[in-house]
Amino acid sequence: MIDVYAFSTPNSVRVPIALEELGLEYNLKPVNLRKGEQKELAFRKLNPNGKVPLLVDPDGPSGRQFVLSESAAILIYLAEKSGRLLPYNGEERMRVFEQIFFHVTGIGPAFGQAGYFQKQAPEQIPLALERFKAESARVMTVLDGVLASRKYTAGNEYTIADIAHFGWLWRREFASIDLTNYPNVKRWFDLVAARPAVIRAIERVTALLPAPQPEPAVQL
Ligand SMILES: N[C@@H](CCC(=O)N[C@@H](CS)C(=O)NCC(=O)O)C(=O)O
Repeated sequence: MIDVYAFSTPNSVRVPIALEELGLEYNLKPVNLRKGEQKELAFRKLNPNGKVPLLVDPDGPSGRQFVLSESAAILIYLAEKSGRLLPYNGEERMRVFEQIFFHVTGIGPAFGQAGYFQKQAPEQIPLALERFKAESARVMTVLDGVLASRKYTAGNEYTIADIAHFGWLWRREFASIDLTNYPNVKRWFDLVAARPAVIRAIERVTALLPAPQPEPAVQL
């Protein structure tokens, strides 16, 4: 069975969504980023980049185990393995790649940096904060324009481009993005979020978060 090393993160959730959509069984293997498990030697032997998600397919293209990192590469791999969620050729196929590359070079980095400088940086750096907030707003305006004339991000069909975009849109609060400013993205997001496969995948990755510790009992 396919193993997916993941945590409850924007890049991780894409892989379970694709597997749920394709009806492929998988083990979800937690890598607790809060404890730094992604940097442990055992994990870095599988992914020297020390990041999730990571997919281990016992039945890879050469008939032996295949280990693959990079969530966008994993989406393309799964789509090609199953022959679904990615048009076989022509303009529609290129539109899917256009949207995936737009996400991984534009939206993902902008959201990640905007969130970091707002919520995690040890000091406030106004120039960095303004730059990445403005870039996040700009790429969202571009995506909203794309979705003004398309049902899904790459055309009329649901594809891996939608799954690629969905992860960070699901975790958009990190970058303080409010969808009321982007009505076409909101319409698309609600459509994708209602898919049973997406709901199942979110339930499974959210369950990877450690349960909150109970309050210590008060001794009277
Ligand atoms: N380009 C990579 C990015 C992976 C990535 O940044 N993963 C984050 C979680 S969403 C991570 O593992 N962060 C922990 C770290 O950087 O140490 C992908 O799309 O798979």
